[in-house]
Amino acid sequence: MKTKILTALREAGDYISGQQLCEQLGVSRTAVWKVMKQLREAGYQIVSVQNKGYKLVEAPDILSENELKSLRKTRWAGIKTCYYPVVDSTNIKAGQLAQEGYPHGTLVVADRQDAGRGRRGKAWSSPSGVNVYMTLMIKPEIAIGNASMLTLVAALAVARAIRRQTQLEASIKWPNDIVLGGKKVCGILTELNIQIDYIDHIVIGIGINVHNESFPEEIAQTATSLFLETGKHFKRAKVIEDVLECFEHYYDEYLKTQDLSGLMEEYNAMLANRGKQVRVLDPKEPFEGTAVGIDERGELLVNYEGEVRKVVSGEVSVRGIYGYV
Ligand code: BT5
Repeated sequence: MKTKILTALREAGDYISGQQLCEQLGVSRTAVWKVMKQLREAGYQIVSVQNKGYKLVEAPDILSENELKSLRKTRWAGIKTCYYPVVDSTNIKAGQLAQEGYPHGTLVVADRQDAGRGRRGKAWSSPSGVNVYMTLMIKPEIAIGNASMLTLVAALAVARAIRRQTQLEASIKWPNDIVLGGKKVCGILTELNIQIDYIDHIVIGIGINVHNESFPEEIAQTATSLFLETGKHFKRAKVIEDVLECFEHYYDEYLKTQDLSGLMEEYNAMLANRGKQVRVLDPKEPFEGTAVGIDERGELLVNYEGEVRKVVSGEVSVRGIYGYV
């Protein structure tokens, strides 16, 4: 009911009469009044004027399921939405829900993570009240070898959503970081659950720094937030919904070919590494070269003394971008 009333208030954009709400939702005036009271208690600014009805003036920056669903414009991403004030990691939680039979498109959102994680056992700083920690769980019918490209699909979606929110030129540090003002504002962690020869499910975890004013010492030089880059405040629920909407768009394109042939041009246009000196920390043979762009498999092409090498995995550090290396 709360979601329906919030959606109706948002769709109206102006005053909507109590009568109209009752008819539209098939509930009593008392029920509408009760929900309005609860919404106001949760921080929504709703004005009511006699003979005009109710109007939503301002929504708080909260991450409830009602708030998320009432902003939703997607077809399947977030079809089930599970919000938790605290989790260990939204990726772990989404994996558990997948095992319990939750469907393709389930979204997990948390306000805080106690064990937020990055790649290869690294930690993801996840304080409460300020950031986005979200995981989209999907059960795609794709070849196992094509799954790693989904990190790049998600990066494209986040960069696009951040551009939409901030009007700033968010860029991508291959393969999984989003960069604003030369610093990391978002990290993406894609994890696969594979049965012998097929993918059971994939969790795509996205952490976006939204309102942080400072960071722990070890990342203070390299991390930033939407607030630090713009001086503005954002609605985290809206950021999440924009990411989901953009993800659906790029995912459709990816599914047509199960690779990035339809997306590489756009990805390369947003690639922070492009034309930059990068050090490829390949355990077997580290080397330095100039990043050229990605190919349709999402591999980074690096020009090493005139020879173009394809970087599949391993870690690429970028000179200049983060002010380190
Ligand atoms: C990542 O790993 O960047 C992937 C981060 C994914 C986080 C999301 S949050 C929702 C979901 N649930 C999870 O448990 N994880 C996902 P990687 O490229 O390995 O970078 C990790 C490194 O980024 C750390 O070693 C730090 O140096 C740095 N770092 C940690 N927290 C950060 C933060 N909040 N902002 C910027 N940099 C950070």
